[in-house]
Amino acid sequence: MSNRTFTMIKPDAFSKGHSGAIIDMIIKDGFRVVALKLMKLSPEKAGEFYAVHSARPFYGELVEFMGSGPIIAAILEKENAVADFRKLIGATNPANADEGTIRKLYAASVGENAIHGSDSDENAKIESDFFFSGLERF
Ligand code: 3AN
Repeated sequence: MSNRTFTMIKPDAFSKGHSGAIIDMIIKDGFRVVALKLMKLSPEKAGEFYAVHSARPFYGELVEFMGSGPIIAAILEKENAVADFRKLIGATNPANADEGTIRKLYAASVGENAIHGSDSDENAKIESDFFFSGLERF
């Protein structure tokens, strides 16, 4: 799985109409789309996805935000996918993100930061399996 990562375009970027531009950046950076779907997360599903952050003070806010509107979930393939994708999206807080990164361009704050990218190969697999069956991958 080291050549695959998982991403979500979050409700803020989707509602502002940035999904097309973001997907374009991802493809131009050399990622192949293996799976992709538009969906809305139920509060239960959003809570489960971010369960690792359940003790953090922003957990309630994060779960509410992630269920507040449609998201686009996708599995992406490229050599060194996890690290390269983290580089493309930029730092969690857009104020600290490098110029030209997705979060620098499209994120408003650390909470509403436009896009998710897996932080390890192990989590890329867990997160991909959380959203996609084998038959939904190409
Ligand atoms: P990343 O998404 O860059 O891996 P994490 O794993 O530290 O960052 O945080 C997961 C998500 O939790 C972030 N994408 C962001 O939406 C949210 N988050 C992180 N820190 C804060 C914070 N201080 N306040 C509100 N939301 C936060």
